Amino acid sequence: MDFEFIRVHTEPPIAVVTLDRPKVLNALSPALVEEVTTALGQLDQDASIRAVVLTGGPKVFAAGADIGDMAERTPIEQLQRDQTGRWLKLTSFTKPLIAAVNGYALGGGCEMALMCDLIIAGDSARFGQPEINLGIIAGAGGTQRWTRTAGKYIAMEVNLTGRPITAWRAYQLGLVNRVVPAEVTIEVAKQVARQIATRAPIAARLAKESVNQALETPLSEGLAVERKNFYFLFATEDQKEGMKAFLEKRPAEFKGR
Ligand code: DAK
Repeated sequence: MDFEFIRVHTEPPIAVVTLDRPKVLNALSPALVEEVTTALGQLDQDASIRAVVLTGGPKVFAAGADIGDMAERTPIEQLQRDQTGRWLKLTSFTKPLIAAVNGYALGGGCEMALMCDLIIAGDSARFGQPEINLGIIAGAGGTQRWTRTAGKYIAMEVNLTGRPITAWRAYQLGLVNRVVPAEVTIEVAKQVARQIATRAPIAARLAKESVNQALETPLSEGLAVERKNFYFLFATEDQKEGMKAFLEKRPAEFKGR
């Protein structure tokens, strides 16, 4: 399928989805977000793809939702156009999704990065929730995901001051996995994706689901989900192959079955 605001490049077993509205710093219009979710839906169904990198390219990740599109909206329009539904689809992608962030990841751009499973940040990256400067607050998880990841006081700071933090500060706070020179951010994210792509796909899917469950439930329920997923994996060919390969001292060949 042809896209207008993003580029999708598949190089099995990985794919790279690039936000591509550089003139407005990849401002996330509804059409752009729709394209991202459509592309992810297609990649989720593509058995040759086992991990995906989401990036804004070498200079900017995304400077947030499109302010021009939002400026004159009424609350009822906001409610009825199902913006939330569109954004939520990002979190139903079942394969590992790695954000490669250079430059600004602000507002919805930051929230989109925080919806990914890992974040590789270039040293130019800046993460923030500047919505307060526009007279609004974050609407796609910025008050919640910062709090759960970095804690209340940091969440308050970024949401109340609107000032972005640097890649290294984000690293100290556990918000990003690695900080690398900006020129290699996408390549490093692709390497991580390729590494994950060699692992058992169904186990990766259930590991992702189980970790995400930790943010949704009390510990006992999260542990129960983990345990059931653990037992379930013994029904897969990949579990038999993984353990046999270990005992035979050879690399496993996982098929996603
Ligand atoms: N929207 C539209 N256009 C934008 C934009 C944005 N968010 N960010 C930048 N642009 C445009 C600028 O207007 C400018 O266009 P021209 O003037 O050239 O036509 C061009 O991109 C270059 O920007 P600047 O000239 O401003 O570039 P600078 O390097 O000087 O500054 C900046 C970069 C990132 C500091 C600055 O552009 C900036 O402050 N941008 C706005 C950042 C921001 O406030 N972001 C938060 C937006 S609110 C929800 C889902 C999501 C959301 C809410 C609800 N639901 C599911 C309910 C999300 C909300 C938001 O993200």
